[in-house]
Amino acid sequence: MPLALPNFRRRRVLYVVLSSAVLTLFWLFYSRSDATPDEHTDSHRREWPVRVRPHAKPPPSPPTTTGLPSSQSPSLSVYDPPPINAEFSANSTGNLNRRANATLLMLTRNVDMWDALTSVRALEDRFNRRHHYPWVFLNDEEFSEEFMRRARALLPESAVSFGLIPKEHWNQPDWIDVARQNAAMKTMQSRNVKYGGNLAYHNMCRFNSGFFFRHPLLDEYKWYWRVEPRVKFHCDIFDDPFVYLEENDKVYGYTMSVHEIPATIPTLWKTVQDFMENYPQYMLPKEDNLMRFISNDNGRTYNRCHFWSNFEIASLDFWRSEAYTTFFEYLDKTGGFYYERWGDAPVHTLALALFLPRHKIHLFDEIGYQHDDWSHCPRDESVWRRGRCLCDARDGFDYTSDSCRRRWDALI
Ligand SMILES: Nc1nc2c(ncn2[C@@H]2O[C@H](COP(=O)(O)OP(=O)(O)OP(=O)(O)O)[C@@H](O)[C@H]2O)c(=O)[nH]1
Ligand SMILES: [Mg+2]
Repeated sequence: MPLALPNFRRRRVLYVVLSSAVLTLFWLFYSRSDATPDEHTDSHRREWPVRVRPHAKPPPSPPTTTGLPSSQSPSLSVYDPPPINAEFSANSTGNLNRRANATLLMLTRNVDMWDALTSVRALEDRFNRRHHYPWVFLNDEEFSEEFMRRARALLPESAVSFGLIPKEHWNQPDWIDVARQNAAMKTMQSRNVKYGGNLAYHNMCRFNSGFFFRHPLLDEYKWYWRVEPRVKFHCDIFDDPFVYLEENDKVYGYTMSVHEIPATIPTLWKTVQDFMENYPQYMLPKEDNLMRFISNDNGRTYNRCHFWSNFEIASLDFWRSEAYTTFFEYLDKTGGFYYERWGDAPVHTLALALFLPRHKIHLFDEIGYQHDDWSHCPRDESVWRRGRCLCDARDGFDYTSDSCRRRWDALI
């Protein structure tokens, strides 16, 4: 039926239709220029990555240690957090151009590939994406093609090397009495001594005590950071621990200290006492060294405290020194790595404690770290905030009865 409206009503309808058309055109025009292409192809199915429209204005630069915006400060990047009055942080220059001659080092097996890569990813994200320190991976068998491919893919901007450990650095030496070793391992196993019956573990402890620093891939470096598969780094590490150790004339850095399992080291302290008697030239006087950390009775007995060596940032030159290599060889000749189950952590710690003064060793309190269920988390709220940590110090290991942290604190 044709419209039969009076003139004034027809004009009103026309006016309403025209203004709706104009409004619709406006809406179409603006919504088109505002949306991402994805939103138009299908508003329900978004592609990954979702494209984000840039800010109209860049966000303000974060404060930097120089007080300059990061764009004007050549040594600082946008990753830098506000400064904090902590020892490690305050002494560090925060200068990303300053590098140490250092490597990140992991001993691992092919079967632990995913755990190994998890640790690599974690340390890259929290630290090394700003520094690109090279990685060295060591193994007692050839690395699989898949391990190398996936590690390289995770580390496109870092130099990565894969090393095979020479057999003579890994297997027990031929003067070890294999019958005695097997009997000892069997006894340890029957007594539930952790890893006591596992030959590879004995080899690993000996390798980490006396050989890792002799691997040719480490020849060019002065510093290393030992990283194990399946560990966590809870906080951003803005300052460079290698540079910190170097600039402050330190030798060794750690995060957690632990009591060793007594059944793994029945004769270790006696052997070390014999060494001290035979080689007094390498010892620091008791007043200057860390005897108070490793003994509660002025050296009569070992209290089993050791720096937990799954995390170590340290000087390779210390292990290469005549004092340490003589110490290791003296211990090794007793066969204690096989007839008992001496760990590299107490071996390292005893040497450090006897040869060095307290100020050469640094507790990296700012570095939140976890190995197995044992965690170190910074307790200082400002350190925790600065590191954007993901840990709760109340769940930490430091002040539990297994830890030696209180003893360390008492030395300061
Ligand atoms: N290539 C190789 N690496 C090993 C072997 N056994 C241990 N490792 C490495 O040596 C380091 C210590 O071994 P772990 O098995 O973690 O020993 P642990 O830390 O004392 O004990 P967990 O509490 O089980 O972690 C890690 O970096 C391991 O990847 C082995 O047989 N071959
Ligand atoms: Mg481990």
